[in-house]
Amino acid sequence: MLMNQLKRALRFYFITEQDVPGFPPIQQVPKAILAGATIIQYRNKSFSSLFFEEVAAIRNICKCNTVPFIINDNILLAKAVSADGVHLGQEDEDPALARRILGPQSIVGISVSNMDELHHTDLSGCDYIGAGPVFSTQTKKDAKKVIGLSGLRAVVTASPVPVVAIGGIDENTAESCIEQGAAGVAVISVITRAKDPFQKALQVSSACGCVPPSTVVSPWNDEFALIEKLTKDMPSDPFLDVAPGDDACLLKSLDRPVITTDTQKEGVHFRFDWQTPQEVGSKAVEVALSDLAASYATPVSLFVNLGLPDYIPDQIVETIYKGVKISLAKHNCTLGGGNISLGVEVTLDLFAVGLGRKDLFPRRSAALPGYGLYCTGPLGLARAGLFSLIRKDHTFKELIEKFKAPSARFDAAHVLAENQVGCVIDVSDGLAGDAKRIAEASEVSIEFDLRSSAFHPALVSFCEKYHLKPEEMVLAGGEDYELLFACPDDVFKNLKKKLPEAYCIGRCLEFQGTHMVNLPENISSFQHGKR
Ligand code: TZP
Ligand code: MG
Repeated sequence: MLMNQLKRALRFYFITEQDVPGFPPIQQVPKAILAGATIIQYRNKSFSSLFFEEVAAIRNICKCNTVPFIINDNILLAKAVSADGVHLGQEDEDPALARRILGPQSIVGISVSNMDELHHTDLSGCDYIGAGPVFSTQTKKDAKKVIGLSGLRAVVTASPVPVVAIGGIDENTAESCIEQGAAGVAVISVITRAKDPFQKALQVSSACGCVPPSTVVSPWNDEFALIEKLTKDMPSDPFLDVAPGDDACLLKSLDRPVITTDTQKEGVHFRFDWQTPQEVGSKAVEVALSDLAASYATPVSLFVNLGLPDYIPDQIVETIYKGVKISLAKHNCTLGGGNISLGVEVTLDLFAVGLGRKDLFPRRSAALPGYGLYCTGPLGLARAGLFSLIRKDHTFKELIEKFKAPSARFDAAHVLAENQVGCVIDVSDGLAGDAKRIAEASEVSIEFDLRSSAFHPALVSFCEKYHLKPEEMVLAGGEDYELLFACPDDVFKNLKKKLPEAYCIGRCLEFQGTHMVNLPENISSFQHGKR
């Protein structure tokens, strides 16, 4: 965590307390977060594995509200529940060991009771200090001598890392602690033992200058309630005799059913720090339906299996589905059904059914020597967009947009079908890989014609900036979801009238002993997960 982010997170540090009659930690934490707590610590001096479920549930609340979660004392518990960090006392294990076990991104804090302890503490592995008790406290029976505001100031002045004041702090003293230079205050009993803990937490929050969030979201826990929310307001579907709601849906009989499946995985295909949940849902549909477009099929119905980690809130799932529904509506496709199950990361497994054309089902094997190889739109853009996101360079909006929001090219597919183009593939893995699939299936060789006119201006600027070759991005870059097709020249000439953005990118030749005649060395096709 960056220093400024950490300082902000330490502002209102709430620590849970066990054995408060009628107010267990699982109830304390949502109240503290709703009041504006910026970090939560789970403190349980009698911890045993019987408390594991409690800790995991609190971790989920923190995670889905993006509030850092710290475990007191127990490094292995912090590891086991994927907490954001650990807080150690002087008698606990070495902060450097915590760092080794929890990783470089974790937050490691240590308690320091006075200047003498500060001088004897190796702070190299620590992100922050908890300094106190500043005032007298009943909560920690073995607390050392009270240091007062002047003692706090002395620690803050000498500490190379941010300091959180602790011990007997309430809504009236919080501000004076911060005035001594503390990044924030850590509190327990002022909230846990208050008559009205939420009101008290609001007062502490305000004294710290925190702004409470408008709501606290809770993790999804009811599969059926969630499914009901997701499937309500679905438009009626002429292809469905029995819509979702029963064990299966009943499709009207389809003359030529075209079926395809696709997966989108968090960390492999998308990241929530790059894409909004709505964009994730929408892209998943476009990608799955792109295979139907490349088969000249009309979308009929989509089935979605969601894998959800236990800390994902309902709201995020609903927003993913908002994206799903927007893309379904755009392509006149309905939701046939789905399932939700627990997963390690967010996963969308999609299964799409389409209605194939009576007259033509395009194949990769239908290219002939002498055909031109054509594309419906610019390539390499999505790959450049992905690189931009990795490099946190937001200059090339168009490229990022192409990565985040591709569109299944049913419009172009329609023109190709009308012109009886028999050989099509959607470019999901990059030109080199997808053209090779055509060459292998059709037993031809492909010679690329990558003139600079084939490169989109935004891709050219991007490549200039990063000293990359546009042809390499075009050949190896995936996820553009344009259509690559082979047909005779006169057919292309005719269809170009309706598809002016289509262009020639190579030729099919008699097999020359190798499928790709002039592919530069070191080009490998795009593979998800191998970036
Ligand atoms: N470490 C120093 S004082 C203290 C700890 C854990 C207890 C703080 O609790 P309270 O109730 O806010 O005084
Ligand atoms: Mg301890």
